[in-house]
Amino acid sequence: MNLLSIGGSDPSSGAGIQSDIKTFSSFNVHGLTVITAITSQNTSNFGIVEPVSQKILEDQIESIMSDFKIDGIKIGVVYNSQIIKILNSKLRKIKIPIVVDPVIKSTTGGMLIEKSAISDFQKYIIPLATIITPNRFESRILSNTKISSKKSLQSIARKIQKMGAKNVVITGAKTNDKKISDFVLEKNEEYFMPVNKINRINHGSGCNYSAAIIFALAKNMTIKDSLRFAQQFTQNSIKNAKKTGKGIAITEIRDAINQDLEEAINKFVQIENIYKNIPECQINFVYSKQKPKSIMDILGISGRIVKSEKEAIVAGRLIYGGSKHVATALLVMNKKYPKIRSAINLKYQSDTISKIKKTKLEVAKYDRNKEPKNVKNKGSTIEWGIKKAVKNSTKMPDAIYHTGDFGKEPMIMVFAETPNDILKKILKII
Ligand code: PXL
Repeated sequence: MNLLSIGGSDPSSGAGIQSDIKTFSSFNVHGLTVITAITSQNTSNFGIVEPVSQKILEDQIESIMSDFKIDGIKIGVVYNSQIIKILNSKLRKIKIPIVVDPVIKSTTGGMLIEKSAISDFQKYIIPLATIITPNRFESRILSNTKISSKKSLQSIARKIQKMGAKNVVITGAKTNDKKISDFVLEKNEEYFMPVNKINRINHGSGCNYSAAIIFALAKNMTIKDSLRFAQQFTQNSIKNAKKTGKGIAITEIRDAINQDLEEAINKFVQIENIYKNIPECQINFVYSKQKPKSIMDILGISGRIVKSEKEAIVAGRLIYGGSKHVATALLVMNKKYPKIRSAINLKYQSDTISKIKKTKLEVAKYDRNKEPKNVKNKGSTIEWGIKKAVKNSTKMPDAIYHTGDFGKEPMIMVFAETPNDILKKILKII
């Protein structure tokens, strides 16, 4: 898949086309760029902005359009009327999804569009949008509504839709202490999309959001699913934001392995009564790169998923080499079954084993009492145990368990191709 980002260059790589390339790469798609303007800025100050000439703008578009099949386009900074009109003439007949992120001001205060170009933006850019994503401030400017006006979100979004955008999302439309909600106006439907608020000023979240939407649309997801996907992606990028410069934090985009595991862990801890499945030694949940050579190729939680009263809480963060025990078990499984790249450990309960058998999942076991002394001394029990269980099993086991030994807690380990497949298995067996 090829996605195109049309926008400004941000040398701090927090926003703009540099940020979009990071987002697209994290989805394993090829990112193309057409630069409309060059900014000088860092995490503290906005410097200057200079639009590119008509000639180089047109030639960039020509170069990539004549070569690549493009599956989706995101438009960010367009800066002036000349650029706006060129983009309209090149894109108006194109039949692929286009996300317009109407950038007016940078977080650090720089103006990213000329005031005189707003009316041309309304006339020539808004009609290109499959989805347009203004924040509250931008939605008012684009709908010619005074900032102080009490006009409803509905009427503001409808005005923008009348200008030609198929779907309008006003980001951060409503907010309170805990939640922040986007307001969505589709063709025949309107709704709020609330999400937990993270109180953190950052550079990049708007770009992350619109870039994730174009990926989802290009994958043929519905409007609602695309927005939900992008909202989750952006939440994670804000959660992981890092203060890499001296000023505000830059959102951090993780690779696909991180994203998939993070999403599955978030869902796992929300499973009703899941705390009952947390053993004394707590839980790790891991996801491996393809063909792992060591536990350093396997992503896991640096701490654990821990039981705290009736809640499951993630203590620690995702790092490669974060798990020793579960990752070692996965390494052994992966050698025999290379498709298996995810694993989790659960508390041993005979009920769980019965359910595994009832649901026709394959289960294998090993007996820690039979562990040879030299293995015990080397501290390679888990390697020995999983090898033994795999050897004794004719099919690929979905779960492997042992019933403990003197002073050793019994345990169940579940294996699957992806973290999401682990969740599916868990929901069947708990
Ligand atoms: O986040 C909006 C944005 C987009 N593109 C460029 C930017 C900014 C904000 O600073 O600089 C180039």
